[in-house]
Amino acid sequence: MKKSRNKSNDPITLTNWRWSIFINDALNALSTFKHQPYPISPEFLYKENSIDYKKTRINAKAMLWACKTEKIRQARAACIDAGKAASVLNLVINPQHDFELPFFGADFVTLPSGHLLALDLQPVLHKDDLHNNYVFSRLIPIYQRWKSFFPSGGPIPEEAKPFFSKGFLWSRLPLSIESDKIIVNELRQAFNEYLELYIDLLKNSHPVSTERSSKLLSGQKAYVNYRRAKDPARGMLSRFYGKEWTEAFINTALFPL
Ligand code: DBV
Repeated sequence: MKKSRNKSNDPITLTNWRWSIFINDALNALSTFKHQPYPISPEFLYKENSIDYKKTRINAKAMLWACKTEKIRQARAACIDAGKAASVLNLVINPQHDFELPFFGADFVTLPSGHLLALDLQPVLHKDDLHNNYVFSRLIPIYQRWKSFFPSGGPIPEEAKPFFSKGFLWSRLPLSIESDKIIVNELRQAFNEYLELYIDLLKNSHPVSTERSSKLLSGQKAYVNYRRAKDPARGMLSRFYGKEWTEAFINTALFPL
């Protein structure tokens, strides 16, 4: 049944979706700010398609939640529920470039091959002490507390490395009852601690100089251009919803400049 979503900050109504508790935690954390819907074309707020999967048909549902605030240019959560084929929460918070703030990035992906978990406060300016030292002095203790619960996710693309911090929590878990427990316990706690830190940084940030703002904007553009070009979700989204819709979704809704 098609669910109507008219505004980008209408609730996410995916039932029995693994990542519901995470999106609820994120919306709860963001509710501390006065936020408005982020302008998104209705075709990207809800998408459903029936696809072939292992000799059966499955319903692949996609919902996009998004908002903007005084200090957030766009916060958006891409929510995919395609049953056993894929279950994804991809949350990115893009700060206004007038503020000395990193991105908040969470990419939680369940595929038949297992869970892929990526969580970070991602630097806008990679090699910049002013931008990184304070934030990562607060992030690293959180990272140290949780990293031992997660096996390493292994190598990531060399070109992606500048977009991650030293607090990048990166893991791959097998599909299992034990992994399910880690997700609802340790991963959820880590997610909320990263998010609480990010919300605190937002609350205590102040506008930077015009010159600094321009440098931060360049850094944001480099990140967005990379993610547009190399979004690892391209294959999955194209299979579910077609190449044309996928390209428009990535370039205008997920990673708007
Ligand atoms: N990733 C997205 C969006 C998704 C999404 C918008 C709507 O950015 C899903 C969905 N990520 C997704 C899927 C995969 C990954 C992988 C489906 C698995 C692709 C596959 O294996 O078939 C963090 N996500 C990844 C990977 C990383 C991230 C590092 C592994 C990539 C690889 O192994 O090549 N966060 C993600 C990322 C960046 C980031 C790639 C880059 C700067 O910030």
